[in-house]
Amino acid sequence: GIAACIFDLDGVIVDTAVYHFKAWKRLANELGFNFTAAQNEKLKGVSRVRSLELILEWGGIQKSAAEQQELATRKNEWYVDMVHHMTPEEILPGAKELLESLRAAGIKTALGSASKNARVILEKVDILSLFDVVVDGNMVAASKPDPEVFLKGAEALGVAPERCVVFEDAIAGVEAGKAGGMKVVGIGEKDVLHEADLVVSGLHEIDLQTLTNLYNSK
Ligand code: G16
Ligand code: MG
Repeated sequence: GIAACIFDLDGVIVDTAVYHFKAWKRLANELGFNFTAAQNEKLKGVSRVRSLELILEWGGIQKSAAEQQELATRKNEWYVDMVHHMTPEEILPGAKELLESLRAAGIKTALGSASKNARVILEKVDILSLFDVVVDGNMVAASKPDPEVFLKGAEALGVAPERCVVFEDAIAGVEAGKAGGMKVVGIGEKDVLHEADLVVSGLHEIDLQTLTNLYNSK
């Protein structure tokens, strides 16, 4: 059966996208252009450096590599300030319950996030101890849809990819899980995450039986 579950962070365990949005919007406004919620959607699961490149492109602005570095750092400082005020109430419905039932069932758990701030976020919402392994943006070279982040998670857990289930809200993340040879549960909408093996609206819809059925399918 299933030996491990690997979770994306933003959009699966917590909704940090709202804080990314506020920080990127502030940066865009300081640079003299607007940044919309629709644009923020496109940055889900995308690395900080790549996100800035896209935002500058959308704003029609060019910056040197050194300036980009400074802008990314400035945005991250605002973001980290907000993240430091996060509380356990911000854990998305069903996430903690699922992690606890997985542990009770002897199924291993990992985080697989593009964020370099993943660990501090898990600490702030007091859920870090429910993950056996944390793979974050500091540990991977290739961004999703490359499967590296999830394969590193499986490897660190000592579990074959075929026996892992990935939970992801971003298209690139779903693709990464499939590219890694894992079962993928999409969190969001079916017509958006069509590559996923199963799509649900949140982790509250997942129990051990759902996972067993998923593993035995196809
Ligand atoms: C998250 C967010 C992205 C963010 C990325 C990097 O990915 O969805 O919007 O740009 O992390 O975050 P940071 O600037 O903290 O390194 P994930 O993989 O957790 O969904
Ligand atoms: Mg995500």
